[in-house]
Amino acid sequence: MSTTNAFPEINKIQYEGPGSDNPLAFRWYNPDEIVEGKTMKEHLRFTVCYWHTFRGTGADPFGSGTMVRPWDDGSNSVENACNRARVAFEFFEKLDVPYYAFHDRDVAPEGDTLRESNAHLDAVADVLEAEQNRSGVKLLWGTANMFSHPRFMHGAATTCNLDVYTYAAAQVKKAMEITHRLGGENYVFWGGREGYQSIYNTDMKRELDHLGQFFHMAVDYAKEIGFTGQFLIEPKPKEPTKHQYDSDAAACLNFLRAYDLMDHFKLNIETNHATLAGHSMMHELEYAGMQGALGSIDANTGDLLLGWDTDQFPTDYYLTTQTMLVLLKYGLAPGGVNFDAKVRRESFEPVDLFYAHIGGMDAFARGLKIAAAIRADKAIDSIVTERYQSWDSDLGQKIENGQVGLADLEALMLEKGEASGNKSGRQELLENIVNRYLDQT
Ligand code: XLS
Ligand code: NI
Ligand code: NI
Repeated sequence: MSTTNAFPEINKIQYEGPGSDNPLAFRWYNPDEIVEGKTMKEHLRFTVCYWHTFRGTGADPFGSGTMVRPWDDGSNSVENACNRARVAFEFFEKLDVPYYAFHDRDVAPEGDTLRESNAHLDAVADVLEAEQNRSGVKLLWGTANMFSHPRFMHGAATTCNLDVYTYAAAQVKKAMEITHRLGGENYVFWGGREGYQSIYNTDMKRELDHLGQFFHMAVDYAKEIGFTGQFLIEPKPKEPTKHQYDSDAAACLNFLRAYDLMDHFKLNIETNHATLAGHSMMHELEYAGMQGALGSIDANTGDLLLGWDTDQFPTDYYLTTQTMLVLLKYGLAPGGVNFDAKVRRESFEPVDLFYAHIGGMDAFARGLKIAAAIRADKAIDSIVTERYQSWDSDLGQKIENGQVGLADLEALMLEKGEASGNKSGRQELLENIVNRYLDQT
């Protein structure tokens, strides 16, 4: 039993099946249903993000907050933070999600000094720990907010101000300790203001070297305290800076290789960030996955008509099917599906938080089923295998194994005179096949 009663009209959300018209029931997410040998719960590892769901006010650049949150007194007190944490666990339990994720400053208020902020965090962590133990809800990941406070205007691990870098290092140390204490399965670095607005005033080489050192210090400290959770970097191309260093999966992996960090980090891929980078979610997932670097996802969606990080809840089956096709291929644990998404500022009532998450969870559960059906029939794979068949030949294998050179290939083609004809790429057929599985699953 939760220790609060913030949502008195709402009982634990149950699976009622696709025919249900109960808006407070799951139609597709059936936690114990087996798909590809595992339960939906194990596949999807749903996570509620604390920042949007419990700290989002609905403020936008044109107006102040709109959210009605009767349990929150609006103050910055530790007491309010502790009470809010208890309410959050009531929400997690009623929604039946196994995980949550937070930034240090979401759960506990910033104090006047670092020491005071750390003490606040310790006090709230006591509540989080007790609530985790009581409810069984676990921490998917923790992170440090190093972008909201004005001190971070030039960045944190890439700032020009040594004191701010030092502050950021101390903050990450503490956030890692708290994540470790709460059994966090991952630790995320999203480079909030790690980037620049103007290259005129920026020593990019020096900033990136500092970032590399920062991550090495984090890796060392994790070893020191015995934290074995997965480190994740979350790519994003812009916002808040014009050019974020971790701009997409490829840029992150290039950075990790250059600074000898590949063994210690994977990526946390966010749908709306992929869009902002001019990629599809599938592209980003595949790019990370093929290099063994797919760690976790921040599930949300943008808006076709708006060019910024709108962080909407994902409801599009086509998108979730595509996402699940790649996640089933590479696996997700110890990552999860974290709803880094917020209700619109017009959806200000507490019940809207339930509608939003139920919709996202159902969309992913259905995407999981459709993707599994496609995979079971090898409906896409068989066409891909066929498309690359020429490479299965003796010569193809030799090239793939690095056993031939340009001269060998020249000799072969001089002999042959012209390359053999191409086969159709079958894009439209593949699109139709995906639609057929959407119809039938
Ligand atoms: C912002 C990011 C952020 C990270 C956590 O765009 O998505 O919310 O997920 O710092
Ligand atoms: Ni995110
Ligand atoms: Ni985002």
